[in-house]
Amino acid sequence: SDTYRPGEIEARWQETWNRTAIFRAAEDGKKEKYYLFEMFPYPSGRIHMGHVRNYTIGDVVARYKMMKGFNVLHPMGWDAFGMPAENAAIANNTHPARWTRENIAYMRAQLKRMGLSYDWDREIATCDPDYYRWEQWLFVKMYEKGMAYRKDAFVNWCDTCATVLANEQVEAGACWRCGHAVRQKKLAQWFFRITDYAEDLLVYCDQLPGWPERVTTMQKNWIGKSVGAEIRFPVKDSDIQIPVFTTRQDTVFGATFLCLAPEHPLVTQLAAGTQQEAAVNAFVEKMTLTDRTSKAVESYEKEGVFIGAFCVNPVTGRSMPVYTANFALMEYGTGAVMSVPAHDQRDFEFAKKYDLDIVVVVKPADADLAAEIMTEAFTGRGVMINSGPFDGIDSGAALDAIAEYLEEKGIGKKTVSFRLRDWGISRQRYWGAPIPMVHCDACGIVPVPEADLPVVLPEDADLLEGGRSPLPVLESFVSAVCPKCGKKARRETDTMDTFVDSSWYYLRYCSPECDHAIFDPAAVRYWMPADQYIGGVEHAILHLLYSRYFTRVLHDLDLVDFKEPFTRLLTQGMVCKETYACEAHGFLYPEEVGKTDAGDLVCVKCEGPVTVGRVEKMSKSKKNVIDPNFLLDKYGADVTRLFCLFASPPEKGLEWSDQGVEGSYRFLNRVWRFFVEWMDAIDGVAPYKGDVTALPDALQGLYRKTHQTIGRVTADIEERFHFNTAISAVMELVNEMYTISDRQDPTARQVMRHAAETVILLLSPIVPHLCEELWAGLGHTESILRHPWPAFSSEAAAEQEVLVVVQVNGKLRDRFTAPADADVKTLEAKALACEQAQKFVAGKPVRKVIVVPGKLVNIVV
Ligand code: ANZ
Ligand code: ZN
Repeated sequence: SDTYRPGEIEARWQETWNRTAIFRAAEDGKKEKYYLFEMFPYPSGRIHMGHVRNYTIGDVVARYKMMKGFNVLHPMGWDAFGMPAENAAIANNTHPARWTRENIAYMRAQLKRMGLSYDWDREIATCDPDYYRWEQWLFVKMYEKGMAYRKDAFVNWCDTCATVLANEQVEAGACWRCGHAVRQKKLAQWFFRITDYAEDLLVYCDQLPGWPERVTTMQKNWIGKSVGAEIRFPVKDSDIQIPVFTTRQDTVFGATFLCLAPEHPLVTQLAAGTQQEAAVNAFVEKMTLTDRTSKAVESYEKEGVFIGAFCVNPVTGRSMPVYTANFALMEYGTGAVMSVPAHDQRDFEFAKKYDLDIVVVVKPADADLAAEIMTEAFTGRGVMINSGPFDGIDSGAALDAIAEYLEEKGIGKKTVSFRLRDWGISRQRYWGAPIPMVHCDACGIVPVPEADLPVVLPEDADLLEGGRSPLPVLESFVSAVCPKCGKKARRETDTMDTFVDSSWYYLRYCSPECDHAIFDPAAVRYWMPADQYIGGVEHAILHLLYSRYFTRVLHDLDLVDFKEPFTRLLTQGMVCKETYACEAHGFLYPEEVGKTDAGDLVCVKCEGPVTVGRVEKMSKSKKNVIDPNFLLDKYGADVTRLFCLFASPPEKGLEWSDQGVEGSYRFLNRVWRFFVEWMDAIDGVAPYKGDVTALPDALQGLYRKTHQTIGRVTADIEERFHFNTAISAVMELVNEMYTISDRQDPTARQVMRHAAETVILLLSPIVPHLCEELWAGLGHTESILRHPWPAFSSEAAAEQEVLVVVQVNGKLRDRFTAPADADVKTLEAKALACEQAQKFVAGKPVRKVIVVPGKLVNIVV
């Protein structure tokens, strides 16, 4: 038709792709594979602009690789377990399972409307028993190898959500989901021994060249390796020794007191029966109500209580009071700190507050330092003092020397400490994968045998008051038979953290139907490691670290032969928009903002003036959201996709703009109109293939530009995924095409056919529906995806060369060739460098250089 009608075109092509199963992937040893996928969504209800952007980026790469001849695997699934389903179930009086499945159906339809190139036959949802069955199977394998274990642990507990939270789920002392303050509670919990892999996960951070450095740096910091020493401090009048971890063993001669974490078992043990007992117990109790994550702890005012016991500094013999202090973390090192107030700021503040001794053991090289006049700790490097045999040496050198001294004396040893903790995966929630264990009075903990998997989550149960899990009171679920002794036993009622579900889904995509194993090894060998993973930077630490960990577990279980799951990672930026607000209503949705005749923004509800706020990440709370449905309804998928890609490079933020969307729409119309005008003239014409110099001037320019565009677009996509500059290049080409008006000339038709085909081939990964339609319009019977990516010719792309003459004082002396569009500066430099010109200038000062671009340079001396 004469007008571009995305609604009609898009539905038709989606139907065709579906019917011809063009995105179905199969292993094919003869073809090079390319596996890319995007972070699968949580089925929250409907897709948002962040999804649209993420999946569009992935789709362009997938389609590009298909045209480049790769065997592409591009799957999609659902991160379907988790708390929001429970909250929604309570709020809307529905069931988490129903809510989740309805959302999946709705969101799947939305994704299909975007024309994404997924192999939907491989779709997985983590709440399907066929999926979590293998997660349970893996859990049992890990249990058997000691990689999964149960222990009593202090856990972050949210009263509102009635569940344990991982450290990562605690934000500024509050639950990441509901914002309620988190407290400490002791519970038997399941853990994965991720700390066994701390070193390996760290080392490989430097062997991921395809990952953004920002992400590997965050992972390294999260793993947090510290090199230091463990030193043992004997408790006075007892056999007990307290080991501490320090990175500053050079300061051991200055340790004047010791601090234990409030959760340290020795705290109540040593305080028992002393005068301090009551005060200690009160302090410990108080600490259970505060956020004990390291981030929160740093911000507290330092405080603590003397526990009524002393220990001995093993190198000085000094008697040191033992405290319990809020800044000491049970989860780090040994849970005990040797305090050196002269050289550690926390210890300094603590010593000042409780009037404890300060002994300087390192002084600046060029000055003296006395404890009495210090106003803060001296944390720098310097010269050792008050340190017996080490006096006078450099404190940096003393690190090693003292470590060896401690080892010789049998007081301590060199060691490393990691910030990374074992991964607590127990959740006292209903909507998650059941942990496949049975508790038997006689046999203890017994894994569910493989033949009895999956342990199906009963979907006919309802949540209890406050969203508590019904599993512990659901007799039909809890009652089990011990697999070992056959007596009555109880089933484990904790479910797994949803981060477990997302740690291995990319492996399941390789053979989603496999019903006899976690995956088909041949399929995984073919597809994995994934070539490209794309997702939000908010998952830079946890999800990606857990996935790397799981891959190592599978590696050590001999199930895969690689350790890193994702060769390349792209973290896309956020989708942002300015906020609107009015005085009466606070934040306003875009559709609640109108315009007066004078052009001022007003609230449509109260007609009050609207203030425009900062550009921020789109979020419901700020109401600065655009519903993708609005875009899809009004403009269609291609415009939506084009806008997302054109506005900025993927790793940067994408700022919403109405004009940007309009501009994208106008450009596609312009492309469409071009074909309407030229279709008859280029119908049935073969694209030009000959020598560029054989063409007349105007056509030479277009042919050259076409090849230059191929070169630019290919490099932009291949090397750095900069679709925005790729799109601009095509826009320029289209502009140039509009300058040719002779539709009768047979050569013009050939060159134009080539340009026209190139435009739609280059645009097809970005706006696939439009391009399929135009491609078919040109008489092609196969999908454009089956056509190879346009061939680039560097000869055809090279700028035309012209002959430039060089004069000295108006007399012809030399000549050289240069690109036709070379600028004045380049020509001037080239002319001055000519041998003949130099000879006639003969060292005289140059007074003036006159340049006629493309023709002549005159040097006046
Ligand atoms: C004595 C000392 C003297 C320390 C000094 C520092 C400076 P990073 O680098 O982060 O690994 N520490 C050890 N275990 C702790 C725990 N469980 N809770 C709180 N703090 C703990 O930090 C290592 C330092 O943190 C250790 O070195 C220890 O204090 C403290 F001038 O030991 B240091
Ligand atoms: Zn038993």
